[in-house]
Amino acid sequence: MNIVGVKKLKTVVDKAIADVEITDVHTHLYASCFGDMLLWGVDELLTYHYLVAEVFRWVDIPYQQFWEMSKREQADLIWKVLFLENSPYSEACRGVLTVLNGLGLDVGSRDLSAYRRYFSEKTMEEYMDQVFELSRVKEVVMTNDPFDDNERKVWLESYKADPRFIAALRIDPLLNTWDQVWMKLKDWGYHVEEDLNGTTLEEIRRFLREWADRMQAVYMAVSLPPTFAFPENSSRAVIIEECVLPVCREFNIPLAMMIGAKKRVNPGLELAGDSLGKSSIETVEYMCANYPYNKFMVTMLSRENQHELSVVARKFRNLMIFGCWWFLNNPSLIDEMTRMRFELLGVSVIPQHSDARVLDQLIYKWAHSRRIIADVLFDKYKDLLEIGWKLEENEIRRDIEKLFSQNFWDFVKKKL
Ligand code: RAT
Ligand code: ZN
Repeated sequence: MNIVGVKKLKTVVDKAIADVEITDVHTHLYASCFGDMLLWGVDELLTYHYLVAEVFRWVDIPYQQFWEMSKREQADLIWKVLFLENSPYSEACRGVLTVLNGLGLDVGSRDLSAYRRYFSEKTMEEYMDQVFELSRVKEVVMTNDPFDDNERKVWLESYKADPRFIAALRIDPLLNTWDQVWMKLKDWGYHVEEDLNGTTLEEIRRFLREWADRMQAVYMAVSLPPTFAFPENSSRAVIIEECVLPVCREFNIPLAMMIGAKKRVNPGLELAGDSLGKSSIETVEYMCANYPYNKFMVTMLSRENQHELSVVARKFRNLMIFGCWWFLNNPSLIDEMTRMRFELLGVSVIPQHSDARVLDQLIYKWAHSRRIIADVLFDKYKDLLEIGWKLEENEIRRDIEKLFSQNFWDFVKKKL
C-alpha cells in the first residue's frame, strides 16, 4: 500500500491532477471535417465573445462599426484596449496570455505580430494535435446543431469521425422557437404542422431519432431561459414530454439542460449580448422525480441556483450536475462551487467543462480549472488525514479520474 502522508499530499494531488486525461463534456469545438467551423489562433482568441463584451466597456464606436471591421482589426482593437491600455487580469484576458505562454511564446514581449507569425506557420491538423497534447484533454464533446446549415451539410455529406470529437445533439431551435422551425422540418420532408398533433409529434420523434443516430450523440442538449418551466402549456414543454424524453430514453442518453441563459439583452453585442437569470429549481426536481427512467445532466447559470442544484443532485440518481458554466467559469466562483459540490456530493459530480469555442482555449480553461480543483481536493483530503483516515495514492488517482472523465461516461452508459 502506498499511503500518502500529509507532507506528500500536495505533491501527490497536484501530480495526479496534472496527469489526468480529460473528457471535456461540453465545448463548441469541431473535428477537422467541419473545416472553418473550428476556430483557432490568436485572432480568434482575441475576438472571443467574452472579450467583445469587455472591450465595449471602453470603446464608444457604434456596435455596427465593430461588426463591419475585419477579424484582424477587431483583434487589434481588443489587444490595444484590453491588454495595452488596461491590465489584462480579467479571466478572459488572462486566458489568452495563459495560452500564449503555454505555447512557449513570450507574453512579456507584448508582440502581437510575433504571435500571429507563430500561428501562420502551423497547419490546423498539427496545431490540433499540439493543443490536445498540451492541455491533456483526450476527448471533447461538440455542440452539434442540425438546424445550422453549414453543420448539417457536413453531417449529410462529408462527416469523418475523429475519436477525439464526440457528438451531442443540440436542439435549442426545436424547443425554443418551434413557431419558426416547424417549416424547416417540413422542408426536410417531415410531415409536421405548427399544431402539435399526433402526426407532428411522431415526426419530431423521427427527426430526433434520425439525428441522434446519425451523430451517435452521447446526449441531447438544450440551453434554456431563466423562465423555463415544466410542465407548462407551451410547445416547448409538449415537445420535451412527448418527443425529447421518450427518444432520450429509447437511446438511453441523458438530456443535458443548461438553464438560465437570457438571450440578447443587448442585441447590438450579438453573441456577446446574452445575460442570465435565476431559474426554477422546482422544474429540475419535477423532471427528475417524474421521469425516473430518464437521465438529466444539468448546469445552471446563476450563482444563486448552485446550492439548491447540488441539494437536488443528492435526491436523484438520475441527475448529474456539471461544470461552472459561462459567467461562472471564473476562479473565485469555480473555487466556491467546487468546494460546495464536493461537500454535498463527494466524488459524484462533473466539476468542470471548458465551453471552449476556440481550440486553443482548451489550454487555458483546463490549466486554470485544474489548479483550482487541485487546491480544493487537497483541502478535502487533508481534513481526512487529520482525523486519521489513511489514503492511498491510487485512491486519489481513482477519484480524480472519475471527476475528470469517468463520471461522465458512467452516467452516459448507466441504465435506469
Ligand atoms: O459560453 C458560451 O460560449 C455561451 O455563449 C454559450 O455557448 C453557452 O455555453 C451555450 O452552450 O449555450
Ligand atoms: Zn456552451
